[in-house]
Amino acid sequence: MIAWSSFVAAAALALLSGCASTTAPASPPTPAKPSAAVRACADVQSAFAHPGLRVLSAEAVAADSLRVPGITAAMPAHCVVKGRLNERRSPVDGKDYAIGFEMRLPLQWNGRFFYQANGGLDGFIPPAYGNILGGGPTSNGLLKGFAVLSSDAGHAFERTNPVIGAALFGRDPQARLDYGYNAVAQLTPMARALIGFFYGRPADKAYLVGTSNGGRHGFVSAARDLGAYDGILASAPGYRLPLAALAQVWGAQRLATIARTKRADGVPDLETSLTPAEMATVARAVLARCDALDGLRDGLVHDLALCQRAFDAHRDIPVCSGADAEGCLAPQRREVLASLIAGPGFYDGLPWDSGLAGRNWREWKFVNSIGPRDAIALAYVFTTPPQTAERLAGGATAVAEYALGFDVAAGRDSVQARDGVYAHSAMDFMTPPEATAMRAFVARGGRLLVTHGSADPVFSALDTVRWVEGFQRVHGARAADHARLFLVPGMNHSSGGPATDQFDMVEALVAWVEQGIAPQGIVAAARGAGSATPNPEVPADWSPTRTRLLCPWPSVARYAGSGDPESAASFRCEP
Ligand SMILES: [Ca+2]
Repeated sequence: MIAWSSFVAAAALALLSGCASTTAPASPPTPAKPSAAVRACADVQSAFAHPGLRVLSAEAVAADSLRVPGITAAMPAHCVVKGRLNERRSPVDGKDYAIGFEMRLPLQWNGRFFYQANGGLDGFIPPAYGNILGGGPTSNGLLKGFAVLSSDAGHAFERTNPVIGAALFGRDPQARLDYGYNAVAQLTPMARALIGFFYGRPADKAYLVGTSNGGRHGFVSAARDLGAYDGILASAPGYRLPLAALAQVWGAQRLATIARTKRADGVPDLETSLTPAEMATVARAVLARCDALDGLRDGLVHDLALCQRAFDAHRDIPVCSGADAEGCLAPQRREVLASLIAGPGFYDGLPWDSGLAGRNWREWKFVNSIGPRDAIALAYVFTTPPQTAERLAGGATAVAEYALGFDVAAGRDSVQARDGVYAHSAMDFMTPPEATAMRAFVARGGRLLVTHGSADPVFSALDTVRWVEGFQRVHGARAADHARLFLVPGMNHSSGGPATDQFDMVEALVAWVEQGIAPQGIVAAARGAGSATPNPEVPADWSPTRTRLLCPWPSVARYAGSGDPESAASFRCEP
């Protein structure tokens, strides 16, 4: 059970701190603790053992010798350990599998463990720098002193099949489970043991941080209470990922009906179904109806819920009288877009938001939906039984034709299906059981900080809103002490779009876990001209350094009526 006293303390702190609590802590809330006896890096390879582990290498990285793009400061001195866990040969596809990983262990350790949950179909090991998420992060976990782990979640991309190689692992039942949830379950005890070996004492606190499929890893870890994490930061949590993939294919089939041309290979070119100019017309219509609903015309829809009630596609999107023209949508295009936004029924629709003219929105809806992402995941990982490797071996054309010809109704059954080889359905291994309960995590006092771009084109922010409202129904008054959702207006999938998408929610999560300071509001910045990692979609009429307050759902950032409207300090989170 979470101690009642800690809930009261957090509430009291929140009241006491008042407006001051609407900014993220400026510095790490607790200082780095010196470790009594840090081992030599070479000792890891020679003397560290753990069941099922093969250490491949352990190499010292000198201070200031490693730089990460977009981050000014050089990485600190650390030991990078690479290894494989649970090496095995699949009895189903005859291929070799293991859970590959790397850990980066800084010599100046802050006493904390950071599981970097990765995205997409996993299958490779991004460097364990500890991505703190958002757009153009200015720091990372390693720089902050965390011991960071990154993994491939139990399978490697098959490079001999460049179009479908990311998903072929799904033909092996155990690799499906490792990808779904078991890599976290297997790696966490190993990582905790390695930390104990290297630093001579266990980690004080453990965090899991990820976006997209990494956010899903976070939700699944919380729901299954894998690894006993103290804090989880889940961004764009596609926690019903098989259904989101089905919704992508469903949407592609609708867009194909209004494609203006075909690609060279004869497949409808979805990029011509709705042009950038047409989507900009739609975004302008959304802003015309919804921008001022939050009290300030600033190019951002802070009151997303009110906007969904206020916006009417048929009334608000200008329709052309007949053929395509500027500043309007032909009737059929408007119909298809409205149905795409309304959604397929089995998965939440997408919100009307200014960010739906974003570049990443286009990429997911008009390119990825028939490319080697959702379609190959459905073919090999989410449907039971999976397709044969030969089925989509025809490359990009075969994948697109598979997506456009996919029987979505049958697919809904197939993501629930089990058979003699595949004892768990995709919904079993990919999605969090009893997602809105997370009872063991809550009982231990776990904190789940969730963020989602309002204009995420692939994982619906409305799905995440429905989740947090369900969590609030299950846990009542205690819900906000364990899970909070911060939407980012205008932001696309994980980052980008006309948005203030740069923030440090890891600091907010650590303050919540370790000091009981529940995040009341989180400051986010635009990456305008002059930023180390400029976002070209920041509108020209914004200050390039605009900041905004992100607010815990269902509260809304509202302009206080005075002060610089480009500064988060002039906003309050209000009902
Ligand atoms: Ca506004």
